[in-house]
Amino acid sequence: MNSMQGELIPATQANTNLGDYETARQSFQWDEVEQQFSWHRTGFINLAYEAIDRHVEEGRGDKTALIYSDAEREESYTFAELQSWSARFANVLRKHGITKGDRVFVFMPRSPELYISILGAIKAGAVVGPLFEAFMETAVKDRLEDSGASVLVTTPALLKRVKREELPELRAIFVVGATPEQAEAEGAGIYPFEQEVVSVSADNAIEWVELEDGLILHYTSGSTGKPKGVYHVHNAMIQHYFTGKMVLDLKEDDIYWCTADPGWVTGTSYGIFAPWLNGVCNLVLGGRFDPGAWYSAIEKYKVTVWYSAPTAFRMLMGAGEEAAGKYDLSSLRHVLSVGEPLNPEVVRWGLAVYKRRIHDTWWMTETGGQLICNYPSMAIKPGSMGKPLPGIEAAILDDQGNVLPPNRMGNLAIRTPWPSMMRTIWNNESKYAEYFRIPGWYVSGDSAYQDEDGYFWFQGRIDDVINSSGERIGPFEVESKLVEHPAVAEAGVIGKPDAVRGEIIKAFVALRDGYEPTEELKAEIARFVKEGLSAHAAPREIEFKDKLPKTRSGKIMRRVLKAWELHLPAGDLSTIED
Ligand code: 6R9
Repeated sequence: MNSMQGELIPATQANTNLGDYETARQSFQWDEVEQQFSWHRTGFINLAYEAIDRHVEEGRGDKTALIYSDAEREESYTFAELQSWSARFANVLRKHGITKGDRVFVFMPRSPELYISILGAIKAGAVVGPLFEAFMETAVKDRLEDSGASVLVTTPALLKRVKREELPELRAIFVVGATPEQAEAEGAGIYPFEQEVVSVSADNAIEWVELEDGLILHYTSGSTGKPKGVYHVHNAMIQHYFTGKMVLDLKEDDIYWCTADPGWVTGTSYGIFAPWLNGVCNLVLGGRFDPGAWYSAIEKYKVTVWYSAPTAFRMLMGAGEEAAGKYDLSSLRHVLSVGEPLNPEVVRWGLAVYKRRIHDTWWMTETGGQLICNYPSMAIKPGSMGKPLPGIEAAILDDQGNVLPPNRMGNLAIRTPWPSMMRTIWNNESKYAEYFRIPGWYVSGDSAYQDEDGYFWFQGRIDDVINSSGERIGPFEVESKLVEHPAVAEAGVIGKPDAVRGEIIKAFVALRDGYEPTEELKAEIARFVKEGLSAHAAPREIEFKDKLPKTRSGKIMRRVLKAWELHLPAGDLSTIED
């Protein structure tokens, strides 16, 4: 197994919210966490109320809730201001006929309006669907269509990627940054966001719901089929709140920065819900990754808790110690990572350069919140994801559902249920059922092992899902786009190991007759995917082949492509076509 298993980085903070891990685990009750919420007094439930309004009612209205910063804008909003803006947007939605359970999608870059829209939609009782700004026409259409979204909030630039004529259920589109004239020129059903929100009141905005009512729909990739809509309910807030306290170690005066975009689950669960449920000031940095801008934000806003991802840490490492040395990073108290394996050398580098431990956390879109983590009060084994949260039972199972002993690799599984567990896959109950095929367990799709000390070690995905820069990409979605290109007869897509991004997307392509395998054609095919689907789904490498390995039923054998790529034996070829 891992030769680094014995390396231990001791806890550095004595006084934390969790305290001693083993003690916390033994005494833990989810019921006690639930008691923290106001619905036990009032009987009224809505996550947006607990995240924003409750703090105003309890006297924290003047506290800064959101700091937003990019190259053009720098703004801050108090809890009272967010309460009022989100209430207004909820009333706009109501005016346009939105009721509990309707799907309201947001498709725009990070901005205060994005956060206000998400909170407002939740206040109105709608199910929010966040779409990453890089999505192109096909990706946007697939998700809006599958969810049956009736409202979209977007920007003038991104509106061009919305195929309105093919989405009959989409009734209203609110455009941020459009004047009433510009909106009108776009035709029926297009409204100027800013004008709409100032034209309604901020009163009586909240739709009270049940804990099991819909909250958010995050589309994510599997190995087969189109992206699936992972459906979460308000009850998830119990886990968001609890992990915010115990894993992010949030305290009242923290300045918290999560680098993820709300188009991905980390950007909502931990970029919106966890910090605000804990009443903490949340920094949102717009724009692209840039080492100088990132370090400068930590210095300027005195960030205390920082949640990012291995690719970002590796890129910061690539920028060197000098880049970090130019800034005062001493405000940082707690640093965390999620989304891909966190290399031990990154942890060691963080310790040397930031003088901080980087705490890895493991979870998925489907789990809604963190499950296996390194806690501030616990010794870290670099390369390990840590231990299960109090209240969570994790195990390594074989394919028959037997629990395996320590140091045996198998399926990483979680005992069901937990508060933020997904409640269905939208329009796809059978896909949902696949995760629960072993009675009593959620089977994650990751393989891992647990060592004698109870630490979990990630080994890989069991399916073909690609993880590039922490973003999940389904090979099928990319292959489907590739074969739409006139030159492409067949395509197979794999993740190729990459030192910075974890994996990159590599496509094997067989051309139709009459097309020459040129470098220009490669670039054109890559551009075709980028413009049709999204930049992060475009292959960084394309290799032409005369023929691709297929099963007799015609499925491309990605495992053979991967073996070619890695110069490994291709394994059992008994199902191959010829
Ligand atoms: C939150 C998020 C989930 C997949 C997951 C796994 C990988 C996440 C990880 C990790 C190694 C970690 N993953 N955290 N791999 N170490 N700490 O990332 O959700 O986008 O759904 O991805 O990401 O393979 O199954 P999501």
